[in-house]
Amino acid sequence: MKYLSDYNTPIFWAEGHPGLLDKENWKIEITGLIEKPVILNWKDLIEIPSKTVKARLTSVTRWSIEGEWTGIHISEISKIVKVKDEAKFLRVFSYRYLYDTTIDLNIAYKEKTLLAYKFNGYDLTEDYGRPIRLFVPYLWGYKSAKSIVKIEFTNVYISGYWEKRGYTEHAIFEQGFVRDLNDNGKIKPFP
Ligand SMILES: Nc1nc2c(c(=O)[nH]1)N[C@H]1C(S)=C(S)[C@@H](COP(=O)(O)O)O[C@H]1N2
Ligand SMILES: [Mo]
Repeated sequence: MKYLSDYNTPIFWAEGHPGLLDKENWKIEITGLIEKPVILNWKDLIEIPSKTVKARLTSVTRWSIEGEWTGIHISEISKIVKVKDEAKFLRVFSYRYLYDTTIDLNIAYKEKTLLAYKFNGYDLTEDYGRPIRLFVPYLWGYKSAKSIVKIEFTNVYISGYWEKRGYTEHAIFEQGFVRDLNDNGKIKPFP
């Protein structure tokens, strides 16, 4: 089983690379339209039941990588914080709060959307969102924000880092071609 780096997966940190990140002292604050706001530390996070899905991360810059992603389904988080009915969106913030993005809750609850911490059984490295990132295989990769420190359940859509800079708010795949990183970057039709 290979690492993301073995496939030469591009490393995107538009706000600047974060450097070393301390997994053991990691915390995610969960706020917004919920009954029980909490701060989950690393120990809390890894005790939450996890699942593994085979799915693709695909960038609007036209590359795609498939593998086994392991992490927490958003419904597990919802159970802990008791999400209110008014909540319609999930907003996430990366380490340093410079990068954020928002997705529809219906997509957040889809089978393969995860707060992912492993790829092909290996912990994510800093380059790829250590210790935990959003992974949304249904939308362009800019929705898969890395190194998550805050999750907010909201009823208003707020434009994120790349959306404010011109990428679509919905991030729905467009027909075209991508470089398949699992196949040496061979150019293939997508989706
Ligand atoms: N914090 C943060 N998360 C981010 C980005 C970023 O620049 N900063 N880039 C996004 C984009 S555009 C893509 S395609 C994927 C790429 O994931 P990778 O860097 O792990 O390959 O991360 C997304 N998450
Ligand atoms: Mo991207």
